[in-house]
Amino acid sequence: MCSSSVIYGRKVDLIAMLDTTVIQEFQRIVGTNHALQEEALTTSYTTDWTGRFKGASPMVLRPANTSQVSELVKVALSAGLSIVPQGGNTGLVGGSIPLHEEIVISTLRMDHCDPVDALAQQVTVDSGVTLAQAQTHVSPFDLEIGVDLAARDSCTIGGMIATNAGGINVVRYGPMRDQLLGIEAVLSDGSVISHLEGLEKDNTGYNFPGLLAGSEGTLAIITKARLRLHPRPSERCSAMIAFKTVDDAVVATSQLRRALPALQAVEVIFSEAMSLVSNHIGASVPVGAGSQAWLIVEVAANTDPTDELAHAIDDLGPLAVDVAVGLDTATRNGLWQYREKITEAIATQGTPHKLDVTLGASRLSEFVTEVPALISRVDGQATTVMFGHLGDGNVHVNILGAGGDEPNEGVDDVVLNYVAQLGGSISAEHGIGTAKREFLHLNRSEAELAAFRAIKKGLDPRGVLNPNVLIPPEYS
Ligand code: FAD
Ligand code: 2HG
Ligand code: ZN
Repeated sequence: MCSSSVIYGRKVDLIAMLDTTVIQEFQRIVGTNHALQEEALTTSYTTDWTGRFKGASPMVLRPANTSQVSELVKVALSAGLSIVPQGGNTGLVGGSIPLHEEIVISTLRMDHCDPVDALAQQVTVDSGVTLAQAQTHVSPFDLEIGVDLAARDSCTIGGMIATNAGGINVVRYGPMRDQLLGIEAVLSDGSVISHLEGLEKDNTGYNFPGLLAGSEGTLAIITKARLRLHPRPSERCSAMIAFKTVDDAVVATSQLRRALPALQAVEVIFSEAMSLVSNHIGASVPVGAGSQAWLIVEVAANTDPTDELAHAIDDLGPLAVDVAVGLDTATRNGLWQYREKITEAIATQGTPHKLDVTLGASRLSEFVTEVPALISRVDGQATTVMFGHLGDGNVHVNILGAGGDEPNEGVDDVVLNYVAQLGGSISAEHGIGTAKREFLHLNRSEAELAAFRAIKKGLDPRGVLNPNVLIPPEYS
């Protein structure tokens, strides 16, 4: 059994942190097999997807249902312990990692889907259900979940709500918050709030789904969600379009959004990301080698949208350098892999700093053009890889240091200050976690941060739930 671990250079006796009676209580609630203590068993819960955030935990608890979560929270509260709620651990900002020796409550065993309510076009699922599981569950009804993203096989509905995940279809359906019709969650005193009727109109006071979406595990542990479903269009078509300049891609995005009511996605790959991903998948750039930007555009409807897409691309005129179209599933997937495999391609190069920002349409091309030079001034050996969801103005800026190491710490500061100066958001979709906490003041006023603290103190006065995430320490 592991009894010690090094956290930030400090050796702590993790198991000794827990009273024997507390350990026994946790074991009684979830069963000894689901109260993990050995380091070999806990490592995958204490290290993040990128390998940048490494923590340690005296115990990882895997409850099977809401009432077990409630009991665990009550024990933690009375023992003075803090909890990190965790779903698929695919978050990219360190919010799911016990960096301060917290216990971890993993929702992965809570993976039940209720029958699809086809009449209402809704479904209730446990928070530990993965996105792919939920997609498979609703698909026979020709319905789909409004949010889709490349981590679908691992990320959970609870984690997606807690981060208000975005992904590739926000232009059509909005982020995770917009998919919520009800929620069940365990509060910091172990009490359970449950409102899962799925009524489209329900103005009976504060909206808990809205509050918990984007709360990053700091206000409650989400245990179930009632999700709005969307009719799945029967026909779809994708295209990859190459552009000489970033500005051309931005202008084209605006035109396509106007021209295509069936628009499902407008994603962007900038040049460094395109060379990295094409090397990674061992295929050449499909169109417009040497371009500055490529859009991946998808349209979906119940009648074949190919002509509509072709006309819209024609109307781009000389803006579009070259186009590849995917009509069948295999060709579409072939084009999409250039976008979906970028994060994986970057991971093969080392441990990046991941910045995830939104800019208004009028500042996007200025940002993308200027930012690599700004980064170089702070770290001359850094490589900047950019891509994202251009339809929403969301650019992912990945920065790798020399030899794949982390870049100089100052790069985050320079990029995020620049974003704020341009009126953008320092977190488009991944959240604040621990990685962006010190920068939150760039987007949120004193009054807003004080209101954050009031909400946190009101719902979690003892700081049981993710106390080291999202809200900066001076406001905690
Ligand atoms: P975790 O990583 O386990 O947790 C994330 C946060 O939510 C933590 O703060 C945690 O404490 C909290 N949390 C988790 N479960 C609960 C719960 N039940 N109750 C309360 N709090 C909880 N994100 C996007 O938005 N768009 C993308 O396109 C996208 N693509 C990705 C692609 C890849 C390859 C990877 C690795 C990640 C991607 N992400 C993307 C980031 C990530 O997948 C999302 O943030 C996802 O929503 C996290 O879900 P999770 O279950 O893994 O949550
Ligand atoms: C995506 O859009 C994800 O692919 C991951 O949000 C972004 O790796 C990243 O920086
Ligand atoms: Zn993204």
